[in-house]
Amino acid sequence: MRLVLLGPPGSGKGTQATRLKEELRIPHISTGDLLRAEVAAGTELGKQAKAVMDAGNLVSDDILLGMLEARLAQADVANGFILDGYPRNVAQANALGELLGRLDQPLDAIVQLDVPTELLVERIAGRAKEQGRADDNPESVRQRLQVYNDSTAPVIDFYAAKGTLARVDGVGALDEVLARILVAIKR
Ligand code: B4P
Repeated sequence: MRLVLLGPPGSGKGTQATRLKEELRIPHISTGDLLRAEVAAGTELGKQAKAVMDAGNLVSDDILLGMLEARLAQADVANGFILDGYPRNVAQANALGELLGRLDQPLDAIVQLDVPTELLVERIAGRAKEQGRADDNPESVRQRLQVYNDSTAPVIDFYAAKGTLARVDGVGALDEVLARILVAIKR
Protein backbone atom coordinates (compact mmCIF):
# COMPACT_ATOMS: atom_id res chain seq x y z
CA MET A 1 0.00 0.00 0.00
CA ARG A 2 1.37 3.38 -1.06
CA LEU A 3 -0.62 6.01 0.78
CA VAL A 4 -0.46 9.81 0.93
CA LEU A 5 -1.97 11.62 3.92
CA LEU A 6 -3.01 15.20 3.23
CA GLY A 7 -4.39 17.78 5.62
CA PRO A 8 -3.72 21.13 7.24
CA PRO A 9 -1.15 21.52 10.03
CA GLY A 10 -2.60 19.94 13.15
CA SER A 11 -5.10 17.77 11.27
CA GLY A 12 -3.53 14.59 12.64
CA LYS A 13 -1.42 13.44 9.67
CA GLY A 14 1.63 12.63 11.80
CA THR A 15 -0.52 11.26 14.62
CA GLN A 16 -2.50 8.91 12.36
CA ALA A 17 0.51 7.91 10.24
CA THR A 18 2.20 6.62 13.40
CA ARG A 19 -0.83 4.37 14.03
CA LEU A 20 -1.28 3.35 10.39
CA LYS A 21 2.35 2.27 10.30
CA GLU A 22 1.59 -0.40 12.96
CA GLU A 23 -1.69 -1.38 11.32
CA LEU A 24 -0.34 -1.69 7.75
CA ARG A 25 3.26 -2.67 8.61
CA ILE A 26 4.80 -0.19 6.20
CA PRO A 27 7.14 2.73 6.98
CA HIS A 28 5.95 6.24 7.80
CA ILE A 29 7.77 8.91 5.80
CA SER A 30 7.22 12.38 7.27
CA THR A 31 8.97 15.16 5.38
CA GLY A 32 8.63 17.33 8.51
CA ASP A 33 10.46 14.66 10.56
CA LEU A 34 13.14 14.29 7.85
CA LEU A 35 13.70 18.07 7.94
CA ARG A 36 13.73 18.19 11.77
CA ALA A 37 16.35 15.40 11.77
CA GLU A 38 18.55 17.51 9.46
CA VAL A 39 18.11 20.50 11.77
CA ALA A 40 18.97 18.42 14.85
CA ALA A 41 22.07 17.00 13.11
CA GLY A 42 23.21 20.55 12.24
CA THR A 43 23.73 19.72 8.53
CA GLU A 44 24.00 22.48 5.90
CA LEU A 45 20.52 21.54 4.67
CA GLY A 46 19.20 21.68 8.23
CA LYS A 47 20.69 25.14 8.75
CA GLN A 48 18.98 26.39 5.58
CA ALA A 49 15.67 24.75 6.48
CA LYS A 50 15.45 25.87 10.13
CA ALA A 51 14.68 29.56 9.58
CA VAL A 52 12.14 28.74 6.87
CA MET A 53 10.35 26.16 9.04
CA ASP A 54 10.38 28.33 12.18
CA ALA A 55 8.69 31.11 10.17
CA GLY A 56 6.01 28.66 9.01
CA ASN A 57 6.98 28.71 5.34
CA LEU A 58 7.70 25.88 2.90
CA VAL A 59 11.27 24.68 2.39
CA SER A 60 12.30 24.69 -1.29
CA ASP A 61 10.81 22.10 -3.64
CA ASP A 62 14.29 21.03 -4.82
CA ILE A 63 15.48 20.21 -1.31
CA LEU A 64 12.31 18.28 -0.55
CA LEU A 65 12.40 16.26 -3.76
CA GLY A 66 16.06 15.32 -3.21
CA MET A 67 15.30 14.19 0.36
CA LEU A 68 12.26 12.21 -0.73
CA GLU A 69 14.07 10.55 -3.61
CA ALA A 70 16.84 9.42 -1.25
CA ARG A 71 14.28 8.08 1.26
CA LEU A 72 12.33 6.16 -1.42
CA ALA A 73 15.56 4.52 -2.57
CA GLN A 74 15.81 2.69 0.78
CA ALA A 75 14.91 -1.00 0.89
CA ASP A 76 12.18 -0.77 3.55
CA VAL A 77 9.71 0.92 1.17
CA ALA A 78 9.52 -2.17 -1.09
CA ASN A 79 6.05 -3.07 0.26
CA GLY A 80 4.77 0.48 0.40
CA PHE A 81 4.82 3.57 2.60
CA ILE A 82 2.72 6.25 4.27
CA LEU A 83 3.75 9.66 3.01
CA ASP A 84 2.93 12.47 5.47
CA GLY A 85 3.61 16.14 4.66
CA TYR A 86 4.31 15.71 0.95
CA PRO A 87 3.10 16.98 -1.50
CA ARG A 88 2.47 20.47 -0.11
CA ASN A 89 1.93 22.29 -3.40
CA VAL A 90 0.92 21.35 -6.94
CA ALA A 91 4.54 21.41 -8.20
CA GLN A 92 5.40 18.80 -5.53
CA ALA A 93 2.34 16.73 -6.51
CA ASN A 94 3.56 16.68 -10.13
CA ALA A 95 7.12 15.85 -9.02
CA LEU A 96 5.81 12.98 -6.87
CA GLY A 97 3.80 11.56 -9.77
CA GLU A 98 6.84 11.74 -12.01
CA LEU A 99 9.14 10.14 -9.40
CA LEU A 100 6.75 7.28 -8.58
CA GLY A 101 6.08 6.74 -12.30
CA ARG A 102 9.82 6.35 -12.85
CA LEU A 103 10.02 3.89 -9.92
CA ASP A 104 6.92 2.07 -11.22
CA GLN A 105 5.29 2.55 -7.80
CA PRO A 106 1.96 4.32 -8.34
CA LEU A 107 -0.04 5.59 -5.36
CA ASP A 108 -2.87 3.34 -4.09
CA ALA A 109 -4.69 5.90 -1.95
CA ILE A 110 -4.73 9.60 -1.09
CA VAL A 111 -6.56 10.61 2.07
CA GLN A 112 -7.41 14.18 3.06
CA LEU A 113 -8.04 14.76 6.79
CA ASP A 114 -10.64 17.51 7.25
CA VAL A 115 -10.57 19.50 10.50
CA PRO A 116 -12.02 23.00 11.13
CA THR A 117 -9.46 25.79 11.60
CA GLU A 118 -10.45 26.62 15.24
CA LEU A 119 -9.70 23.03 16.21
CA LEU A 120 -6.35 23.06 14.37
CA VAL A 121 -5.27 26.12 16.32
CA GLU A 122 -6.39 24.50 19.59
CA ARG A 123 -4.52 21.24 18.88
CA ILE A 124 -1.29 22.98 17.90
CA ALA A 125 -1.49 25.17 21.01
CA GLY A 126 -1.77 21.94 23.03
CA ARG A 127 1.30 20.49 21.34
CA ALA A 128 3.20 23.76 21.88
CA LYS A 129 2.68 23.34 25.64
CA GLU A 130 3.67 19.65 25.61
CA GLN A 131 6.56 19.60 23.13
CA GLY A 132 7.68 23.20 22.56
CA ARG A 133 8.21 22.72 18.80
CA ALA A 134 9.89 25.85 17.38
CA ASP A 135 7.18 26.38 14.71
CA ASP A 136 4.19 25.92 17.05
CA ASN A 137 4.15 29.57 18.25
CA PRO A 138 0.98 31.58 17.34
CA GLU A 139 2.65 33.73 14.64
CA SER A 140 4.17 30.74 12.84
CA VAL A 141 0.92 28.78 13.12
CA ARG A 142 -1.00 31.65 11.45
CA GLN A 143 1.57 31.64 8.64
CA ARG A 144 1.43 27.81 8.28
CA LEU A 145 -2.36 27.98 7.93
CA GLN A 146 -2.04 30.74 5.35
CA VAL A 147 0.55 28.73 3.39
CA TYR A 148 -1.76 25.72 3.60
CA ASN A 149 -4.69 27.68 2.17
CA ASP A 150 -2.61 29.29 -0.59
CA SER A 151 -0.32 26.42 -1.65
CA THR A 152 -1.48 23.08 -0.23
CA ALA A 153 -5.28 23.28 -0.55
CA PRO A 154 -5.01 23.27 -4.40
CA VAL A 155 -3.42 19.80 -4.09
CA ILE A 156 -6.84 18.54 -2.93
CA ASP A 157 -8.38 19.66 -6.24
CA PHE A 158 -5.41 18.18 -8.12
CA TYR A 159 -6.11 14.68 -6.75
CA ALA A 160 -9.91 15.09 -6.70
CA ALA A 161 -9.80 15.81 -10.45
CA LYS A 162 -7.96 12.51 -10.94
CA GLY A 163 -10.67 10.73 -8.91
CA THR A 164 -8.15 9.30 -6.45
CA LEU A 165 -8.95 11.34 -3.33
CA ALA A 166 -10.80 10.13 -0.23
CA ARG A 167 -11.90 12.78 2.29
CA VAL A 168 -12.06 11.74 5.93
CA ASP A 169 -13.48 13.62 8.92
CA GLY A 170 -10.45 14.20 11.20
CA VAL A 171 -12.55 15.29 14.20
CA GLY A 172 -13.02 12.74 16.98
CA ALA A 173 -11.09 10.27 19.11
CA LEU A 174 -7.82 8.97 17.62
CA ASP A 175 -9.27 5.45 17.20
CA GLU A 176 -12.37 6.77 15.45
CA VAL A 177 -10.31 8.75 12.94
CA LEU A 178 -8.05 5.74 12.36
CA ALA A 179 -11.07 3.50 11.70
CA ARG A 180 -12.42 6.04 9.17
CA ILE A 181 -9.10 6.10 7.32
CA LEU A 182 -8.98 2.29 7.19
CA VAL A 183 -12.50 2.23 5.71
CA ALA A 184 -11.52 4.93 3.19
CA ILE A 185 -8.54 2.88 1.99
CA LYS A 186 -10.64 -0.31 2.22
CA ARG A 187 -8.45 -2.20 4.71
P1 B4P B 1 5.00 18.90 9.53
O1 B4P B 1 5.97 18.17 10.37
O2 B4P B 1 4.35 18.12 8.44
O3 B4P B 1 3.91 19.54 10.55
P2 B4P B 1 2.32 19.68 10.61
O4 B4P B 1 1.78 20.06 9.27
O5 B4P B 1 2.05 20.60 11.75
O6 B4P B 1 1.65 18.31 10.91
P3 B4P B 1 1.89 17.20 12.00
O7 B4P B 1 1.79 15.94 11.25
O8 B4P B 1 3.16 17.40 12.74
O9 B4P B 1 0.80 17.38 13.13
P4 B4P B 1 -0.45 16.47 13.45
O10 B4P B 1 -1.44 16.99 12.48
O11 B4P B 1 -0.22 15.01 13.46
O12 B4P B 1 5.71 20.18 8.85
C1 B4P B 1 6.47 21.12 9.58
C2 B4P B 1 7.19 22.10 8.63
O13 B4P B 1 8.17 21.38 7.81
C3 B4P B 1 6.32 22.83 7.60
O14 B4P B 1 5.68 23.99 8.14
C4 B4P B 1 7.40 23.19 6.51
O15 B4P B 1 8.16 24.31 6.87
C5 B4P B 1 8.30 21.97 6.50
N1 B4P B 1 7.89 20.97 5.47
C6 B4P B 1 7.44 19.71 5.72
N2 B4P B 1 7.11 19.08 4.58
C7 B4P B 1 7.37 19.98 3.57
C8 B4P B 1 7.22 19.94 2.17
N3 B4P B 1 6.73 18.87 1.54
N4 B4P B 1 7.58 21.05 1.44
C9 B4P B 1 8.07 22.12 2.03
N5 B4P B 1 8.24 22.24 3.38
C10 B4P B 1 7.89 21.18 4.14
O16 B4P B 1 -0.84 16.77 14.98
C11 B4P B 1 -0.89 18.01 15.59
C12 B4P B 1 -1.42 17.91 17.02
O17 B4P B 1 -2.79 17.54 17.03
C13 B4P B 1 -0.72 16.89 17.91
O18 B4P B 1 -0.42 17.49 19.14
C14 B4P B 1 -1.72 15.77 18.09
O19 B4P B 1 -1.62 15.15 19.35
C15 B4P B 1 -3.05 16.49 17.97
N6 B4P B 1 -4.10 15.61 17.40
C16 B4P B 1 -3.98 14.85 16.29
N7 B4P B 1 -5.12 14.18 16.06
C17 B4P B 1 -6.01 14.54 17.07
C18 B4P B 1 -7.38 14.19 17.38
N8 B4P B 1 -8.10 13.33 16.64
N9 B4P B 1 -7.94 14.77 18.47
C19 B4P B 1 -7.25 15.64 19.25
N10 B4P B 1 -5.94 16.00 19.00
C20 B4P B 1 -5.34 15.46 17.93
